[in-house]
Amino acid sequence: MSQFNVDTNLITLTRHMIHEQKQHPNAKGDFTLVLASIQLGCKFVTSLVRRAGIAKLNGTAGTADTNASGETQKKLDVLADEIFINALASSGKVAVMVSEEQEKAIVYEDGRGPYIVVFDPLDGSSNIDAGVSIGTIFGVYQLHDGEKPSEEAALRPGRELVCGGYCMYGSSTNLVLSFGNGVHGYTLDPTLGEFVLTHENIRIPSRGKIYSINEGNSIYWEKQTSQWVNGVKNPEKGKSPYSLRYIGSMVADIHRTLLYGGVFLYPGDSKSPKGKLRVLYEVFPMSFLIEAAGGRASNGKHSALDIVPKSIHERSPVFLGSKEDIEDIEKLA
Ligand code: P6P
Repeated sequence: MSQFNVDTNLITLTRHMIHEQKQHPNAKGDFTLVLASIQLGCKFVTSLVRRAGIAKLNGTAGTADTNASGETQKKLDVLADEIFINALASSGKVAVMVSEEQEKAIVYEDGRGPYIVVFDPLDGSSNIDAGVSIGTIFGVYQLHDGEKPSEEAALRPGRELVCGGYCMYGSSTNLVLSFGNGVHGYTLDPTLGEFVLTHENIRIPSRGKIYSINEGNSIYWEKQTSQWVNGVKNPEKGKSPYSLRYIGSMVADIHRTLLYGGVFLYPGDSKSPKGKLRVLYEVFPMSFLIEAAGGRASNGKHSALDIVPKSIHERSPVFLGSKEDIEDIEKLA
């Protein structure tokens, strides 16, 4: 009901979660606690990102440290990592955490659980100082009954995720997530401190008009990538070329792909045969979302969700987006 143009019946993420939970009779509410801690992390990081320039939180952490992927840590990388580790630990329901910023998995053997959370606390952080949208990417698995928490327990195919999502710190703060059957977007209302449902049941167009790739790597591309990109840049007579949009921050490029359609590509090439993006906490959550929205996620040959990672920081080539475009790419393998 809304009088005087005020919606007094807001659907917040928590309320939507409780509604969704009623659809799963065996859901015990444990996950609601995990999601509440993820929301807290996203709100906390939002406040830091918004104040970064003023609070002198831009720039590198200043230590010689690099993360597990050998990338120089920014101050906000370190803070975001601590924020999410503390928030998830406080839920009491997370037995294993895998973070891009932590070389090894964080494993609790005090009986807590049953969830495993894989996350990139602040993806795209090289863009922070330029004010470009950055984000947190997360995926949640559930330990099998009786399974002992361990780093190996996180080495699961993406298809086994129970939840995948991201929070984009852009002109507004958008949290997009899925439990596998539908993708919903929530926008942070800073006056309420609540994520409010704003994009219900996001569906990605079956074919797009945008391709998103770092063309600076084109001299290293394999034939499959070169052929497809050249095909959309120089289409057959009567068809329009695709537009190139590349922000260089995966969360922002995927958010646009979800809403507008098209293809995001980070392929393997002669310089980096496995590509750059990490399977557990970048490729899987984004693939989970894209396929739940009716798109397709591929490693160039088969669904990216069927990859079985052998290590927690493993990388994979990835092609994500409109189903028909991705199928065209796979035909060129
Ligand atoms: P490149 C950001 O550093 C990131 O991990 C992703 O967010 C982004 O998609 C990719 O790397 C950009 O990589 O090599 O094009 O700068």
